[in-house]
Amino acid sequence: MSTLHPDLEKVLLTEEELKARVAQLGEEISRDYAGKEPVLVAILRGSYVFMADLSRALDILCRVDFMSVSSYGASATSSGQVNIIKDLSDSIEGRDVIVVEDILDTGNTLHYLFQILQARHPASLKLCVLLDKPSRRTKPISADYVGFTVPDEFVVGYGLDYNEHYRNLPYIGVLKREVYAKD
Ligand code: PRP
Ligand code: 7HP
Repeated sequence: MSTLHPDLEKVLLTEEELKARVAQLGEEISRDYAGKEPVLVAILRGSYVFMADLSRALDILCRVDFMSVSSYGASATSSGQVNIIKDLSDSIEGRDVIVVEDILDTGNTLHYLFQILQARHPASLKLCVLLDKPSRRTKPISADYVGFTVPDEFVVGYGLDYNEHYRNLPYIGVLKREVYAKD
């Protein structure tokens, strides 16, 4: 058990809880995609830790690919449009695609991204998120696989950041309000 980072209020999900749930998700996805060869598409940067662990929890053939997008939230534009910074390396036409994300919050990013990916005619398109914060949703999107449903608190660790920090914490914790209130 790691010691609590001083900027955090509490641990929300321990390393052990994360490991156990990712293993379960891996079993579920392996069962659902038995005999297929899905492409796991990780949306950088937040999903890099989850992707590494989830992909290793699968016991079926799979591919991995990566995409990076910039979200223009409500402060920049009301459209919730996202721009592609780094596109996929391979075509997804005719492939079974599973988008792997760290968190589904308002849904802006993934709602827009799904329109982009659907237009590329994958055989199927599903969403796997480690964390779901349904209380914040403004777009009609839900995940096919959810690791944990979390309350409306700002969480970091296991890939999730605040100002590019804390991604490397092995657990997920709630950031102290004073840390982001001063910015
Ligand atoms: C986070 C996360 C999702 C998005 C979720 O990405 O990885 O992509 O926010 O929020 P939404 O549902 O309200 O759109 P962020 O823009 O923080 O980039 P990062 O992955 O590089 O941390
Ligand atoms: C994005 C994001 N990044 C880190 N922690 C959270 O709670 C977040 N919600 N949306």
